[in-house]
Amino acid sequence: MSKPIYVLNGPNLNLLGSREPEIYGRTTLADIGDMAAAEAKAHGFEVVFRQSNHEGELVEWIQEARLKAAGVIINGGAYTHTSVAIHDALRAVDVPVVEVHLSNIFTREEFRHRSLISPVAKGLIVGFGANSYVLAVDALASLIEEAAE
Ligand code: CA2
Repeated sequence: MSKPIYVLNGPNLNLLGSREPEIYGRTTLADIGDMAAAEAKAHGFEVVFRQSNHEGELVEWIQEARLKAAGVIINGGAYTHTSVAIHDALRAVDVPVVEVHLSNIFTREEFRHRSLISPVAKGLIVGFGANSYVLAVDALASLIEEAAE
C-alpha cells in the first residue's frame, strides 16, 4: 500500500463557501476534500486532508508528512505570504510539494504576490478555484509516479 498524499490547508480556509464567493467560490472545504480524495483514488492514492488556523500545527503536520506522506499539497492561506516557519518545515521535506491557491494571488493585492512556499515547492497551481486542488492532485500523482519508475 503506498503512502497517502497530504493536503494541508491554512488559516480561514474553513470559512470557504460561507463568505467572499466572488473570490473563493461557493464550494466548501469539505467538498474540496471529497474532490481531492476522488481524484487521488483514480491514481491509487489516499488523501489525508487537514485544515488549521495555527501556524505551529501546520508545521507539525508538515514534519509528520516528511515521514508518512508520498507527497504534499499545501494551501498555506495567508501564512503563504508570511511564514518562515512553514518555509523551513517544507524545505526539510524530501517528497514533492505542490503549492495550491483558489485565487490567482498574482492578480490580487501586492502583499499576496510574494509566496514563501513557492521557493520550496516543485510547482504552483493558482486561480482555478476548487479545481486547483484537483489539478494539484493530478500534478503531484504524476510526480510521484515518475519518481517511482
Ligand atoms: O487563494 C487562496 O487559496 C488563498 O490561499 C486564500 C487565502 C489568502 O490569504 C491567500 O492570499 C490566497 C485566504 C483564505 C480565506 O478564505 C476565506 C474564505 C471565505 C471567507 C473568508 C476567507
